[in-house]
Amino acid sequence: MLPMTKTVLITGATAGIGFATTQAFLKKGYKVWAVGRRTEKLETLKKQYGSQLVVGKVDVTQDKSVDQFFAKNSPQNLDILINNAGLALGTDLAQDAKLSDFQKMIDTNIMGLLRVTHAVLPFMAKKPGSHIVNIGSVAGVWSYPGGNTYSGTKAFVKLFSQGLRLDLLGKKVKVTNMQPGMVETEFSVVRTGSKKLADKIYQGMEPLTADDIAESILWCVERPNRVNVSEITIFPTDQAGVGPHYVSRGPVKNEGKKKS
Ligand code: NDP
Ligand code: 8X3
Repeated sequence: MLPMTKTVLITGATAGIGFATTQAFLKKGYKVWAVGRRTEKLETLKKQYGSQLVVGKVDVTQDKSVDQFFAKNSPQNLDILINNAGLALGTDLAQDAKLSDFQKMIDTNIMGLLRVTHAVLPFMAKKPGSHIVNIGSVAGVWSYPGGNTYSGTKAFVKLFSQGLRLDLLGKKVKVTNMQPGMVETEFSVVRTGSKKLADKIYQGMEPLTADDIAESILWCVERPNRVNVSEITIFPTDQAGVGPHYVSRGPVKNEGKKKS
């Protein structure tokens, strides 16, 4: 018998981690629904993968946009949801930051995730073996100066994932909170509004790649039914795993102390 093809919805699939995850799942033969606001890059994949890939122009902050997508693509057919769409805006201290940036981060990282999850959850709850992967962040575990609201939204993702696991207990539905450290994507360009400032964030250190996270998401999803990777925290080796702000930059520090 041929293995059943599972269908995965990936939000924020147009760049960074979402785009890499889309490619990883397509290569493994999954049917992928890849959505985001800018779909040009996904259209190039469509040429290669045909009907294995459904591309959707979806803004997760808009009810109408999400509803229209699900009117065409029934959430009943979904096995895996990867809530990846998200952003940080600004690095200012809370007292200097813009309220409109706070609002946008909450609308996208919290309400966007809830809007999509709410649309599919009634169906997933009735489907043993289904899986929701939320992309949280180490920023949701440890904050840092300028992390304020972004960290708060990712702390929400962590606790909401925990709540989902409780509410879905006994239904054989998995929920994973993936918490990456520094990954070089468009994230810091969006956050700072400048490629130059974004480059500075990764200067002298080796960040994670979007493929590193995509590979780990796939690994979480492909565990046997009895295994739920509830949380996974992945740092670059150059970022100490005790909070976002301990970063090693510059040459490798492996000489050790010289004996006198
Ligand atoms: P990118 O900026 O490269 O990608 C973000 C994706 O989110 C884009 O595809 C963007 O698509 C999408 N997106 C943003 N707003 C919306 C919206 N309103 N509706 C639909 N899609 C939206 O960043 P990353 O790949 O790094 O980020 C992916 C996730 O990973 C985010 O949740 C982020 O918080 C998280 N993360 C990132 C880390 C990092 O260091 N990079 C570390 C930890 C977590 P489009 O603009 O086309 O809509
Ligand atoms: C992004 C990780 O450390 O830049 O979620 O906030 S960090």
